[in-house]
Amino acid sequence: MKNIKACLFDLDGVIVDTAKYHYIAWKELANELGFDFTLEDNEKLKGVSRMTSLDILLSIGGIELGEDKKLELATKKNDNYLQYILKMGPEEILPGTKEFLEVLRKENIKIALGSASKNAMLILERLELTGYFDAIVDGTHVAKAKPDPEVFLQGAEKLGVAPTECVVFEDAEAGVEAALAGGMKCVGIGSSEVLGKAHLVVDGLHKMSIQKLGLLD
Ligand code: B16
Ligand code: MG
Repeated sequence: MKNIKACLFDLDGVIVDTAKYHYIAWKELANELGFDFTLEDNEKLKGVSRMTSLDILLSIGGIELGEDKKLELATKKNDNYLQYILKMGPEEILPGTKEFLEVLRKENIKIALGSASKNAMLILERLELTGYFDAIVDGTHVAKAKPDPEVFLQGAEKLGVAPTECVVFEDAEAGVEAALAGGMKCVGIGSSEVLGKAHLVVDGLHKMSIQKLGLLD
């Protein structure tokens, strides 16, 4: 590898599927507020911060609330979501993740997390993956959400690697935009219809290899 010195990973949708638990908790909140929240609606929340997710949900229900009430509802949703997260274990790691992280380690490529989630540390602990990461940047560290590149730029800085030497793995369009805005290479995880701006799109980390990473070098 000539130029690639680090790989930065999004969490939800790349390493683990927490979207299904976010969905259950958001749906319960919507139902309590008197409207439905569909799986299709849930797609709009991927990669989006907790408070922005709540704003999107409330706009679907046609509800306007003050800041205090919104904070109360976001806390309620998170408490509910945490019940599911606390039950998670390593069996929920998405296929190929550990194997790819091992390959990167062997190649001396640094590894960082760049997630919008304020629960990222807890989730990595539950998955028993914390030890793989040389740097962790999550929703508790950043002021600006994706598509702003802040989360990935902080990750590169913590690793001591230039943004141009980083490859980001992302499942959300806003995350791909964040990586590109930061001057980084990006591998989209999911469909090329949604993630077409990425340099390469694969179905999941099980489809990654050092050879494919080399195509971006
Ligand atoms: P929390 P990522 C994101 O994680 C999720 O995709 C998004 O659905 C969620 O709203 C956001 O984290 C905040 O999560 O409520 O745990 O702080 O994809 O950036 O790893
Ligand atoms: Mg994601």
